[in-house]
Amino acid sequence: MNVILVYPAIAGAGFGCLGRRPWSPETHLIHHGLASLGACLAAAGHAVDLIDLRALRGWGGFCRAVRSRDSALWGISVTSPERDIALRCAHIIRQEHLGARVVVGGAHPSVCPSDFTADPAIDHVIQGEGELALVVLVDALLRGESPPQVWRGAAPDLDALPFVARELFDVGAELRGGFYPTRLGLPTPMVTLIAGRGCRYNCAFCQPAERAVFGPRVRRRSIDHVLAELRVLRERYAFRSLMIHDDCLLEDRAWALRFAEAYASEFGQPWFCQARADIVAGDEDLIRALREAGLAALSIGFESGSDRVLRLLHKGTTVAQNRWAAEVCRRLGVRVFGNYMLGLPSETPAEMMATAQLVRDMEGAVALRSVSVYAPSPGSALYEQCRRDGLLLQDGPAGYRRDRLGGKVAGVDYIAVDRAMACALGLSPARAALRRWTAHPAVRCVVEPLRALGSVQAGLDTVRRVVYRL
Ligand code: B12
Ligand code: SF4
Repeated sequence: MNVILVYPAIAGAGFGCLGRRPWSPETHLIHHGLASLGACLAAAGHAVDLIDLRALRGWGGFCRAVRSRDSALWGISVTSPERDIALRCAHIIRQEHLGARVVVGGAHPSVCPSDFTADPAIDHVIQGEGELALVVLVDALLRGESPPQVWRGAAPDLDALPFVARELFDVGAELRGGFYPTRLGLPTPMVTLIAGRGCRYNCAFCQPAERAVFGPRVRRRSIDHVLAELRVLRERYAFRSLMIHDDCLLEDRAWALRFAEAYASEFGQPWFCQARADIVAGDEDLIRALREAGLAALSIGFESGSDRVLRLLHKGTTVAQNRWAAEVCRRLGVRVFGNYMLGLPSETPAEMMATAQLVRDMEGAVALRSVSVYAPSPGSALYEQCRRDGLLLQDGPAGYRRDRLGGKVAGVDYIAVDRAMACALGLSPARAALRRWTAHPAVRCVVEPLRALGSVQAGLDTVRRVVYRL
């Protein structure tokens, strides 16, 4: 069967953002979930194609892309902020190909299947991991059977999966890297990789939604399997840096050390992964060993400068660990991407300022920082608590993004959020508020073309200056 996958990741940067400025984490990277589904379908003998909305100019472009393809099955990947975009895609597909089936999967359908089951444009919802389930669905459709509307995909043996089909995406954009390599000083071409799935921690802004996708156990690929993929990537793309997306690569110390040793014996390219402050602060020897094996940077969720807020988040870390983790990285020469949140339910202005102060204090150790406004994510414990307490100000995609306009949680003092943001980033409060407002897609629609005009103007000015000098 011919299957078409859809990546609707335009909630943040909009249509046409693929590989373009202004760079954000969303503008360049491939989506490993879809690339893995594509590889499994291909391995089962099916033809696969992908529509990446980031590469299109608008909804007209999507309609044309849908019209020009023919398929009996269309699969859309959905995160919560993209729910309505995905539904719009499904309606267009339904309109253009009346008899085709539409299946959705990903983080949002895994926790909120009812957002899709009532919609006439959606035929199937697969919760959890989709590799095995999607192949079963295609086979059932080919046999003329009608599988259930909602079902949970079984977790695959990660070592038995084919390497992800990166070529479905514009790999060139990922190789050029954009946001991460530029901001963290990593060389390009850069590739991304997933070495495992699942997380054993219990952060209330994330769990149990993460487990709704990957199940209760952490599963990691064998080191041989990971290295075999890296050899292919070296051969194919001559990559010069590597980013590993796993939720917490370092939680299995023994695996991390064995990987580092094996990687260093064959690869010299610097690499980057996500970690937790308690692990980094508590195990300097581990970080040193990884540093010697090419670890160049760590993304760490410091989240808050208040111990009460860290407890509220069930983060399992302390402010002292945050500070020490940053210090360990500074001493070992590991660059840090620090992530912080403001605007949590019940957070006081003083606690927000404590986070701002933490950001300022860590300036010397943190190469890149992201201070976001907390947005309750469906399926997480904190979202459920906000929902039960009637605190959700926008229970929809606009409310689920961490960088969008408007208040998310009732009772949060957003003036204080702007003030703390300004202090953290060294901006005036007015600029901090403006930054938050200009993140709104409607505002971006106006601002981006003006910015583009600005760069055309700047380009013309440069040419003029050069000509005058000649
Ligand atoms: C890497 C990453 C990113 C990267 C790259 C995104 C990408 N292209 O993959 C960047 C930094 C760009 C990013 C951005 C954001 N991310 Co992000 N990201 C991740 C992370 C850490 C890994 C993703 C991954 O590769 N997982 C491994 C693959 C194999 O799993 P998967 O993609 O979920 O796919 C499997 C299943 O979900 C399912 N499936 C997926 N799609 C489909 C489709 C069909 C048809 C079927 C049948 C099955 C199916 O099958 C797949 C294979 O088993 C996850 C956390 C996590 N552990 O997954 C968060 C995560 C996906 N991100 C999240 C969020 C919120 C965001 C942002 C919206 C943040 C923001 N600014 O507010 C943005 C925008 C997201 C976007 N547009 O894609 C949330 C989503 C929560 C939710 N309820 O939707 C997650 C789960 C983190 C979290 N716990 O909060 N992210
Ligand atoms: S935020 Fe990260 S460490 Fe915490 S539970 Fe989620 S994936 Fe695990």
